[in-house]
Amino acid sequence: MTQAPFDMMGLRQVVHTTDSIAVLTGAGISAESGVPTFRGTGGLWRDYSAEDLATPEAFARNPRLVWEWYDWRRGIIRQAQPNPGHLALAALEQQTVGRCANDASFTLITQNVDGLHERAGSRSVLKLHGDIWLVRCTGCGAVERNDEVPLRELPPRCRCGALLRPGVVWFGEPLPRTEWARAYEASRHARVMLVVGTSAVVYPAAGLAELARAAGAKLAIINTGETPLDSAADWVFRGTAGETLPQLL
Ligand code: BJW
Ligand code: ZN
Repeated sequence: MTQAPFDMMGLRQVVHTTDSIAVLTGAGISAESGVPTFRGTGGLWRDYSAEDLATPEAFARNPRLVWEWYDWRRGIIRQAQPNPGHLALAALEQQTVGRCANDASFTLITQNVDGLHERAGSRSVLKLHGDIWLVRCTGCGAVERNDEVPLRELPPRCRCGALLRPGVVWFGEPLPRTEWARAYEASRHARVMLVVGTSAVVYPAAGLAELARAAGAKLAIINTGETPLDSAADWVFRGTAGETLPQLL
């Protein structure tokens, strides 16, 4: 720990003077918008965990069950609004890109599929785990947007007759190549990384914080609970994203 762990003034100083910020977000940033997280209290849907449902094997076994979970989540996300945490990150992007006159000065990397960062006004968002509003055909591979809530047909099918699947990344699947490459580079070059609302147990996303740290970035954790990254961090703020992030501005 090179800084006082709760020194918001110190973090603010760094964030407002550096030319390179990376932010890694997880489900916790959307919790105050009413979107359930995956782990911890309230992280279960009908006794199933993400590890039970977010896999190609679960989909092969029971596509209807997996789609019921996504249909339920799409209903919640459709009603949700971005919260002050999302809005603060959008404002920080504007400020940083304005000050540095350089698009690469601020990179928002998210594991979330809910689209709330974009709806809050964030311009460039690297979505490592896909997008819950995209569907992909398991037959012909066609990808399209589907905004239907609730879905008319469970599980939904493509015009070609094959099953559609959510356009997200499940366990055991590779992350989208371009997003991953850009997230990797941004993490390697960042001078400071904010890690917000993620349990930091799912790889390779969590590894980006370790990469940034190893490459010399300062690390700030914003989370209501403990994470495995806390001991390596320069700052740890034990609070909600919606209350803590606006204090950075
Ligand atoms: C707040 C808050 C508030 C609450 N304010 N904070 C053993 C070791 C290492 C790795 C592996 C391993 N065995 C298997 C693996 C690999 C596996 C993995 O990491 N597994 C671990 C779980 C063990 N990873 C993968 O399989 C990945 N792919 C891969 O590795 O591919 C390799 C490959 C290469 C080449 C070819 C083929 C393969 C893919 C991972 C995909 C994860 N997918 C999901 C579902 C996405 C779609 C969907 O949304 O349905 O992604 S699972 C789920 O977890 C989702 C999330 O993005 C992800 C991370 O969760 P997140 O966001 O951190 O949420 P939570 O709930 O865990 O945490 C919330 C946090 O917020 C908590 O800390 C709270 O305290 C906090 N909080 N309220 C601030 N208001
Ligand atoms: Zn098709």
